[in-house]
Amino acid sequence: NTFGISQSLQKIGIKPENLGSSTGINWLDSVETSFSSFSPADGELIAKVQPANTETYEAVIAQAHLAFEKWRTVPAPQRGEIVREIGNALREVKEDLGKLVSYEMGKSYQEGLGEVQEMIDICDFAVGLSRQLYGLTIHSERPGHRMYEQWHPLGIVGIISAFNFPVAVWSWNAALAWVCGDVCVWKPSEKAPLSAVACQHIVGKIFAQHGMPEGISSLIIGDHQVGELLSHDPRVPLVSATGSTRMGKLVAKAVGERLGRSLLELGGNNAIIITENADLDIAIRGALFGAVGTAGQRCTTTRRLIIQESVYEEVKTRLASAYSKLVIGNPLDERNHVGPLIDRDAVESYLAAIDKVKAEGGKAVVDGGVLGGKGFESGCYVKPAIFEAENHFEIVQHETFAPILYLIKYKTLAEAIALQNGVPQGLSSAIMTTNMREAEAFLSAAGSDCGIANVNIGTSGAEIGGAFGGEKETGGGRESGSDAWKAYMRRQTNTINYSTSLPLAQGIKFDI
Ligand code: UN1
Repeated sequence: NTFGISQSLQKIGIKPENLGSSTGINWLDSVETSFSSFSPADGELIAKVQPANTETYEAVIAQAHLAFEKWRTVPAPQRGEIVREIGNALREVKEDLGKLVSYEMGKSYQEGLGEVQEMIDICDFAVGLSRQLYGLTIHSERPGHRMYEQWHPLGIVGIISAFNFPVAVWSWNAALAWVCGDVCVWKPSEKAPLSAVACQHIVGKIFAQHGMPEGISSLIIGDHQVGELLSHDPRVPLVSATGSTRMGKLVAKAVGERLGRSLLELGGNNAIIITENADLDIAIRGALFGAVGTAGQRCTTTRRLIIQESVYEEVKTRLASAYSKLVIGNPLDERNHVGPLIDRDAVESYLAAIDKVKAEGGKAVVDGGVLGGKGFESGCYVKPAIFEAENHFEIVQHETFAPILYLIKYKTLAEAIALQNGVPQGLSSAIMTTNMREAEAFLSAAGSDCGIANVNIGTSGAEIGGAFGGEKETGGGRESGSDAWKAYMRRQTNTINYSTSLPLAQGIKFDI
């Protein structure tokens, strides 16, 4: 399935046996030509990966179905025990996997480690959950009857993940789905296939050690055609997709047509409101990491700052000064704050957005640009930029996956909330204030319309314990914590008659 992986892993100081041994996994042969994975850090070819074709897809789904028949009969706490071991295996390879994510995707090593930590955290969460898949008991209106509900596994869960969190978002879905008794077929981003291959190795070994069948965790590498196969396939009752709104609409349509379930986590256009009562030290730090972390490629990245006019100039000056201290460079070098964009297409979108905001009347506070020369040979390193803009600009309404931050001025809090909500997306939002009335108004039913609303914290960096997702064009799905697990199960209502008669519900008489 892969070619050249061990040389690349050794080059960045990773032990290939930690991530690259294939014990317990059957790889299917594919006849297609291979995909190449390049690192945006140094532009080098990391490996070639063979994508799936329709035949291999069929074989994977057939195997996943067989695996489900076994897996659903394993008691949930025992499934949790296996997920606990997966969490422990991830603890052992945290540095190696974090490094691979950093090298393949371009986020800083610290953020690569953070991503693996999210995987470990969700495994812990799922282990606890495996003993808490609770249903209600309900009082029946009929004598000698009782009612309850139970939650059963769904079957095959298709997981489509994006390049920016190439491993964590899969694990939020997979760890929950597994304890729920589902099996997973994962289509990772074709821009980060190696991190996915590494994960498949890590979990495959553990399932094999427990004598579990192949197919509880499957990986299908391919382009959008694999996503289409999953979306149209009635054997896949749930498709959980993370990525662009464009992709999400296609998935929702295909899955909706067959009345399947989709769980969508799509684009964000996240804003921080900075009021005149903000602690500006916290506000600047929160905005800075929110805007430039992962080089602006999180779906939770801060894209807009909505600033009260009395503190506007101060925020602008302090941010510009913070930006001037950012060090851009190889993400594996811990002295650097900002790594590259994922590829040159992303650089083109970044440049086009900058042209667009300027054409619409935006004014550069910190101008952008592509870095060249030694260390920047991949052509994927760009300067984080700040523009003064208006919320209604077409480009401001749009999610550009790059470190471009728009500053918008407001007078009243009502106006700020309207601006914050005045975009098609509804993922994450924040307010910086020490005033309780402002904070509560922002969190109220008349406040932020997003799935995530924070106070004195930036828009990114959600913890796994909360439900993650958003409204409007973000797609409405919730993954990860809270009761997000319910999306991975089917609810069954049971009524049991232990009496010697058969009274009908609603008091209906039907005697012969
Ligand atoms: C994403 O960008 O798709 O909240 C996920 C955050 C991370 C997850 C982001 N925990 O920023």
